[in-house]
Formats: sequence, C-alpha cells, structure tokens
Amino acid sequence: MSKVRKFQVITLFPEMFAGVFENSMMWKAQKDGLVELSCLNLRDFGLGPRRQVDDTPYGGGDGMLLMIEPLWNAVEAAKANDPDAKVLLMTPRGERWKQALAREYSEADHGYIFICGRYEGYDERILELVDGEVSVGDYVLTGGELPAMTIIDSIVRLIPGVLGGEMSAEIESFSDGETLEFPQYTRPEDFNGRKVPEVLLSGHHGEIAKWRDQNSKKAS
Ligand code: 4GY
Repeated sequence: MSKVRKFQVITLFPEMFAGVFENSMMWKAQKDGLVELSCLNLRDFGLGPRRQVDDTPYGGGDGMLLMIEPLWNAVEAAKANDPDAKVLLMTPRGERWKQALAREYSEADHGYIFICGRYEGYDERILELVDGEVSVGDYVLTGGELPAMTIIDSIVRLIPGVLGGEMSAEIESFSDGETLEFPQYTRPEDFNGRKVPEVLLSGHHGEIAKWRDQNSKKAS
C-alpha cells in the first residue's frame, strides 16, 4: 500500500480552494486515503500585530512584494508536516506545465508544497527553499492560486485509484492520459437535424477506434 500523498498550498486566500478540494474527484481521493489536500494561510505567518506579509521593493518601484520571513516560515511549517515534500513556486517564469509533468508528478512517492504568490511578486530569497518553478502559461494572473488548483487537479486525477472505477474499460483503452479527448456524442442521434457521425452508430469497434484516433489531439 502506498502512503498518502500530501498536497499543501501556501496562500493568502485558502477559501479559494474550498470548492476545488471538495469536488467529487478530489473528495473521493481524500476519502480513499490516496491524497491529503490542505492550505496553510500565509497570513498566520505574518509579522506583528497586523500580520504583515508584504512590503515595498528595495530599489523602488510600484506595488508590494511578499516578504521573505512569513513565506520562509510557512514553507518550513509545511515541510515539518511532510519532510520529503518538493516545493513548487507558481510563476509565469517557470517551466510550462504539461500533461507529461502531471503524469510524472502523479507517480512521485512524495508530496508537494505549492507557493502561491500575490501582489507584484515575492522576495527572491525564497528560491533557496524552492525545488521547482512552474507556469500554466505565458500570462500574468493576480495570484498563483488558479495555477496551483489547475496543477493539483491534473496530478490527482492521474494518481492510481483516483479515477479507477469511473472509467469504462472501453474508454480506458483509448485513454493513455496523453491523448486529448475525441469528439463525443450522446442521445439523441438527431438533434434538430444535427446528426451523430454514422460510424459511431455502426457497432464496428475497429472503425470507431480508428475514427476516434484520427479525431484526437495529442497533448504536447
Ligand atoms: N501564469 N503560471 C502564474 C501566475 C501569478 C504575482 C508571481 C502563471 O503560474 N503562475 O501568473 N502567477 C503571479 C502573481 C507574483 C506570480
């Protein structure tokens, strides 16, 4: 039996994760003891009575940066929960997330700690605690929360046992996890003149497989 995989998120907005962590796939994975999903509120590591987490950049410039001390302490706290965990920073400067990475991360035997930046960035010295920088795409979001949710979802669904019973054997034989889905149809056969492709109604499994393959996109 493999041990439970921990996914810890360091964020100023833990409430953003509630709906995502409670969706049926994530909920079942947790219930089955395959994964543990949790947030550390960066605010809890803030400095002083106002729990300050941000400050102005040295050298000048607009906006605020996440200070090193709260961020460092939050990462240390997460590592205390899961000493082998790898620390990932969500940043447009990171390596572009792709299906092959989701597959690789889903097969790891350790947990992950996701750092979600806010404001105009973070104190660069946090990189000393970071094992990897990942990006969901070449655009700038207001925070790393949406990327962290995207990345966690893409990993968890590939962990053995998570989607298990839900995939029919027929679908599974096409689903290598790297093939993006082919066009699919369900009832009715004819919706106000819009017909389902004939081959799908033919019952010829070989022809159907060929059609689906020809109409699939490969994830890169
Ligand atoms: N794109 N891929 C991304 C992002 C928000 C300010 C640095 C992205 O991963 N993260 O746009 N993140 C910014 C917010 C601090 C990260």
